[in-house]
Amino acid sequence: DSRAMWLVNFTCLTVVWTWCHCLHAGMLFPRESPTREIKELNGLWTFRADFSQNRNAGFEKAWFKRPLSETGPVIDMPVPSSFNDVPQDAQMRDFIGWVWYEREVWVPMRWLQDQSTRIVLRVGSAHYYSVVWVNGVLVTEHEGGHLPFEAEVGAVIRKDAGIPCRITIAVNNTLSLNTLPPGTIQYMTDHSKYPPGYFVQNINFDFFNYAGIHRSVLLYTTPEAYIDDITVQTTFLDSTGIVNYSVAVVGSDRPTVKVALVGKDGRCVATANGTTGILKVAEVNLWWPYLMHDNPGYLYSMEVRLTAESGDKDSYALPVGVRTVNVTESKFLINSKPFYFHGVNKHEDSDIRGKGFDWPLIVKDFNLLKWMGANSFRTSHYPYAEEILDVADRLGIVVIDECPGVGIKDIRSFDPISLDHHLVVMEELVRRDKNHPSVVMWSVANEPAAEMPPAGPYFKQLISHTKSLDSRPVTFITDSNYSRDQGAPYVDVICVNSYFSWYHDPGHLEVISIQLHSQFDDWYRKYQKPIIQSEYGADAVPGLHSDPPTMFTEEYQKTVLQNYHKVFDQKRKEFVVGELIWNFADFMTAQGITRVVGNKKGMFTRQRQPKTGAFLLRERYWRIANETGVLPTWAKYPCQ
Ligand code: GCB
Repeated sequence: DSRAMWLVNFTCLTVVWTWCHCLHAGMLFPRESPTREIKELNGLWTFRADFSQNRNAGFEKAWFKRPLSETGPVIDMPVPSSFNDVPQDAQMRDFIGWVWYEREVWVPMRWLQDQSTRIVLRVGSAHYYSVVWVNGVLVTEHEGGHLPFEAEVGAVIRKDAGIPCRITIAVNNTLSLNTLPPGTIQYMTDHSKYPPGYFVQNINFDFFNYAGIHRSVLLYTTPEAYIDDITVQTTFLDSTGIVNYSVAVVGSDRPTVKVALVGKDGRCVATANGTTGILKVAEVNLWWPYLMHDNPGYLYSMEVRLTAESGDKDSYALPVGVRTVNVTESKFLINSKPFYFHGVNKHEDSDIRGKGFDWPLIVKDFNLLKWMGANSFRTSHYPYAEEILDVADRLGIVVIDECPGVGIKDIRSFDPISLDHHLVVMEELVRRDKNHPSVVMWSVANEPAAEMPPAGPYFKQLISHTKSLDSRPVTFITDSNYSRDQGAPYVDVICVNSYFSWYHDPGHLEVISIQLHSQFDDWYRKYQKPIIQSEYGADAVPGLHSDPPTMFTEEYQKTVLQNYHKVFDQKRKEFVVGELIWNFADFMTAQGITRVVGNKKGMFTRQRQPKTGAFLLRERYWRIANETGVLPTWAKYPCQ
């Protein structure tokens, strides 16, 4: 079937890549150092969507072999950004298939002349499947939309030194039963209703499937012998901090590695030698969450210096926070003290740029979190940009780090191909985020159809694999509906989403209290694990008002919250360890009869202006912080 060819093509690429995929290399965030340079490739790229019937013209005609503008009409496309909302064109917004990006770049001559300089091309993320060529030569492929990938490109570029280097990236946003998140393509064959070749992408998740190159693209260098990965694990004994580290080196058999831990004041507090070792810090400054300590988010700089037998030198500075995370039957402990999550669920989402990385938006969002007195967020429903975790580390905002396992509702998505991919995604996620002190828990999925028989073995394997990668607690997010939840036995913390008086008993605010009490008591009786209310909320179209409250008004949203909060206040004395509102801000979804230009459960509008609920939450979060934490002197409770 020629109509399905572009999909088949996509699947073949996936299979080949999955087969040879192995995470033997590190994925350190690119940071400049005396031995490393970075050249950002953000800005305008040349762009062309492949509208051919089988969406495969780009491969058939080898668009990567010559400048994209010679293959047909092209437009400007900013990177990073989703492509969907940039052109003034519904067909582009809803496009499914391959889009092609291209950029020419001059690589500094000294990078090329020095043969021992490694040149790495890195894509922060591209949704969903990417194929990358440099000067027409295939350099890498990657499956998955929210995690970085790299390729060493020095050899290819050096062959064509003297001309600018042409980078071509083809990105396919098609979701299948085996992708994360999953989706299906449906062909509409009734020609009395649909034009020939008509198809739609079906998804089971509630956010717009934005696509394109979402995060920075850059070239960076390292020496030939280089620091490939660093892993730290921290703990403390009385006032002594302990940092266990290991450094992976490539390109040197007998590397000399020196490690120094430097405090904020520039003083070196500990040193060690060797690729693995322990740094002991007397009078340690622990990493504390925001609103739990006078000096939250304390970070040391771990400076790693490598000298290879060849004389090559490399250095890399990793921010390190010393803290512990533990879970008991009823508590979530950070540095052995009970931690209560009063925070939000977010999305990477904004006007025009969709899921594209944007510093003003990120800084604004953190300012709003601080304003609200939020101490935490969950990266619903996929890993966020690493720069966001860096800021969370520095501010002491606690993060539940979620992989893109959202909308797993079809029984065929529990097959071994899906599981293999899910395991790889968790490996990629842990590899990228393991050293962030802000990350206190991994979330492997959101509301999968956990009542289906294959879900039990699937999650057992997924969660135990995740635990073998890293010692942090693991959870998955469950819908309160699923009474026979097959993932819960394996998780450390039960995370429950519920929408009483919204999806169930719509309009009946009076049932929230009883239903929420039952929800908590049932789950706790069954598992004796701490519980986080990982989602709750109601849509409010900003500016709609009614008293008594009616669904979709700001008053209704506020009253739902108040009813939930009364129960939280009782249960947090027992085993409830957190509440995360759905959602921080309004966000775009697919079009449908339950969504009014997107999901309106935000405390803020999509443009980040507060609704009534935001003020309620602000008062509550600061009050809880006042009761349970140590407010920094600069942050007085603002809601007297
Ligand atoms: C949920 C989902 C989230 C949705 C939300 C809603 O349970 O986890 O992705 O956006 O409900 O508003 O329906």
